[in-house]
Amino acid sequence: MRKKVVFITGASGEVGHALIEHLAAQGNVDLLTMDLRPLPPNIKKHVVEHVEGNLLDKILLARIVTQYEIDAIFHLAALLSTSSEFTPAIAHEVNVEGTRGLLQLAAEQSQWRNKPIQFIFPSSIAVYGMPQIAHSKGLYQRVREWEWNQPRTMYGCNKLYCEMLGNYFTHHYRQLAAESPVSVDFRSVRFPGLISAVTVPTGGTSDYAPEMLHAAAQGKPYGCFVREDARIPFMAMPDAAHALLQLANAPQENLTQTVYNVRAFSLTAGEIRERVLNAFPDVEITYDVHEKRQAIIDSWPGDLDDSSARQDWGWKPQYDADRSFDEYLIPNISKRYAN
Ligand code: AKB
Repeated sequence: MRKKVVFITGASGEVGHALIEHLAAQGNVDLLTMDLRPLPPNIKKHVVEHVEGNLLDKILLARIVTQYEIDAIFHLAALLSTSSEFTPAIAHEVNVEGTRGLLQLAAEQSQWRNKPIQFIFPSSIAVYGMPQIAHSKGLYQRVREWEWNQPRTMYGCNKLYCEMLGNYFTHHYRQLAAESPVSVDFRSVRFPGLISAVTVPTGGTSDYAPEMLHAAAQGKPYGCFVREDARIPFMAMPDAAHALLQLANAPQENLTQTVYNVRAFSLTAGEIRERVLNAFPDVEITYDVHEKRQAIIDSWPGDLDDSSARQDWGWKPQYDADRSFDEYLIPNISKRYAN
């Protein structure tokens, strides 16, 4: 008999850490994880097996499905927005081909089991692309799911297309077959910038917020790569894990769409700097604006409308800006770098 597991790709990344801890705290699930990198030992203790390997390796995926019965997939593996601009072809391969292959696997396994495999997919604010700061971002404050879907990054294009692929595999896969197959149960959240007290992200464009905080806590000067007035929504990492799990646990009949915006608070880089300086007053935080990365941030909305998530599955962030900084980020980051 194959062992029933929840499969997490990209498990060694920031969201993976938080998600594994939340799932382990819930208990009663066996976790199978995969990443190019090893899992840190404090996380590894929670999983049945960690597969160190490439998502695009079909033989490896075939080995996994012969050994395990996959009940649900949290597909976190991706190259983020800044990294993807340096290697767009690789980004497309990992972000799109990797996701399509996994959706195909989930569809085939759903038919074998005669029961849909749940496929949880973190999408991103990067799916939006607003053309000119004064005329669009300035005027449209809280963007809804179907508005401004004109991304200007490879990563944003990849995420938007994968959302559509997920919807296709759930609702239209093998639509011309005589009998409709049992297919995937795809669900996605569009995350704003995420900030963790435990890990520092690499390769994202919203990274200035976590980088500023982690640098300040170590007493290092920081040059912020966006302007003081750059505004996008953010979320503390525990809320990100909570959103993924809450969406996974929502009854299917309550869901009216496959992709949902979620948000917690919206701050400018200047407002983040102020909060960081309140906690670490001796640190030097300046602006060293990278015009091209700034242009990406300018194309992302200043805030998101998450009313569908609130209505359909009861989404409500637990960490607003004050609680994120005062109770989660500042104390935990300070502790992390204290010696
Ligand atoms: C990035 O900056 O690429 C990510 C994201 C907003 O999805 N943090």
